Amino acid sequence: MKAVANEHLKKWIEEMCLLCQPKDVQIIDGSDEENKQLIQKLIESKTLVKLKRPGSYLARSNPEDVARVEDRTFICSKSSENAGPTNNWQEPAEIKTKLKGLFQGCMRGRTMYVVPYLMGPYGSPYAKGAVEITDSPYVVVNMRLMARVGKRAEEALGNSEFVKCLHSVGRPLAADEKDVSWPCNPKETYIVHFPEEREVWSFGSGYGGNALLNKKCFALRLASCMARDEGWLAEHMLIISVTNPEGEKKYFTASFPSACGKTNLAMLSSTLPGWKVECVGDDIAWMHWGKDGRLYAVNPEAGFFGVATGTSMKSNPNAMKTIEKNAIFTNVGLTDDGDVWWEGMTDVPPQHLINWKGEEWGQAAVPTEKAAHPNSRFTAATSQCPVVDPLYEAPLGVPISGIIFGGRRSTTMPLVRQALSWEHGVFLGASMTSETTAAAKGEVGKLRHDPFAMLPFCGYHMGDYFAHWLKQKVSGRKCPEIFYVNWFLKDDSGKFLWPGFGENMKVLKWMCERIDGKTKGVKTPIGIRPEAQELGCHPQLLEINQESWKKETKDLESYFATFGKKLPQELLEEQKKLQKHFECC
Ligand code: OXD
Ligand code: MN
Repeated sequence: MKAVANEHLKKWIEEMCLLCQPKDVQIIDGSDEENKQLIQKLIESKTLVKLKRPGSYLARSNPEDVARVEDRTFICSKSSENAGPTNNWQEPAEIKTKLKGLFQGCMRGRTMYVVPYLMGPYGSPYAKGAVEITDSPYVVVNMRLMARVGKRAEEALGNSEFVKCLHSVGRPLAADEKDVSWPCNPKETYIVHFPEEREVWSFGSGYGGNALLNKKCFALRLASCMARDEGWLAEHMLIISVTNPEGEKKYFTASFPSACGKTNLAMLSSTLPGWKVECVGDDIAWMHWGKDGRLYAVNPEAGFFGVATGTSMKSNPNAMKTIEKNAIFTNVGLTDDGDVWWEGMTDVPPQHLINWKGEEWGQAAVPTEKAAHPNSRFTAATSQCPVVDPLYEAPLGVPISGIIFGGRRSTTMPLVRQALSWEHGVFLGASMTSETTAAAKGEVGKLRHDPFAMLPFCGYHMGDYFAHWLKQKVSGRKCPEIFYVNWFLKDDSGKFLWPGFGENMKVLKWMCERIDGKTKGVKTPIGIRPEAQELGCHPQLLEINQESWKKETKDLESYFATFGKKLPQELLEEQKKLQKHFECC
């Protein structure tokens, strides 16, 4: 084992070796040579299959380990009050004892990888150092694409404290036991956060956000607590720039629940001549106030972990180009010529392939199973995106003019509206609802509240989180304008009313014009909306249905009540105002 310079890291590795008892330890330096060796090992263990795309591989997970497990995810702050009603909580000392029991000897027969990494661009004052200890080489090769991993990150740690992320697939190997291609332990899965200690302990899953602890666990759940303490915002948001035909550029962040089109919007290919979108990030934004009073966003990640299913040259050509090489695919189909396929990728499916479960699939086999799991994923570096914004790694971030909220709603929520004030905008974020998707285990298509798309990712009491957002408005600051969109309205026959994808540019254009005061908009009780002819859209897309809104505000009343005294008064007032309006007229 190579020596590490950071004293805290040295000590932690020693402690974790004693606890987990790995057969050996490897400190990850991030070099190409090291990656080659890890990939080779993963091919030998049949975890990865080499694809015909240059530098690209396919992994198939255990069918019981396919998505984030929200019911096994815990926020173990010292007091349950701080975790709040939206998080699972357990007493930290008790769960640590339980976890220590599970981690005892859990890496027997396996290598312990020590992965130093940085979230945020190198040289950024907002970047934060961390280390993940894991027994999954699959995790290491994915993290290498999604975070800044290795020697440079280790150097950036200096001798200071760092965020500690401990991960095990939870499947120790006996002396002569042959490994399986996707070791995991679904019956004993725990994803546990200790916000005060800045630690994550994850056991039993090798999939996505359960195992790549840099992403949801650190950059959102722990970082949201850091942001609360330090006065900034850690959000589940994409970051884009929008440039008009005159070459003027504005940056936006947008927050939608998982698998509601964030990656598609982040790489939008415009249908409006002269307008373009460029991508800074597709999932997470860390935002700080600049000296000029504007809000600046950095993307703490270095890569995408996008949903593959449904991605096509029609829906997201730029994502398709991003993953032409050096990509890792998980739970998609393998075609006979060594390429990948998933539902929605092409209109005509291949005649035959091997599906995500490793089974024969195609016309001869009469498929009952999908080719790809609905939460199948691709991992690729941001730098490979053909529309990456030139400032995507700017150390101080990019200045944000607009913040967009939204969800997947087949009824009620109009295509677009603008908040009437910062407080109203925070209310819009707090009242977000969406139909559930396959990104998390559980029923798909069920309506749930997902405030700020942070329901599964806020590391503290959601009522305090709302208050933190409200507190951002102080004199001398220029708060971004806030918008709310819904691309998913359907007509009575169940057909989408809005084409979405590249056409969403029309909505972004309207937002830019509102920010610049170039269009007036129509004031309604739920916000300022465009005229239908401005967007060339069906008027039904901008309708406010009295009965649906009456129900919506009533339901919001009960939801807000779950936050008790922690619900900020400003949000209660916004809710009451709306309720009164829809009940009386
Ligand atoms: C994701 C998610 O993987 O939000 O980005 O679930
Ligand atoms: Mn996400």
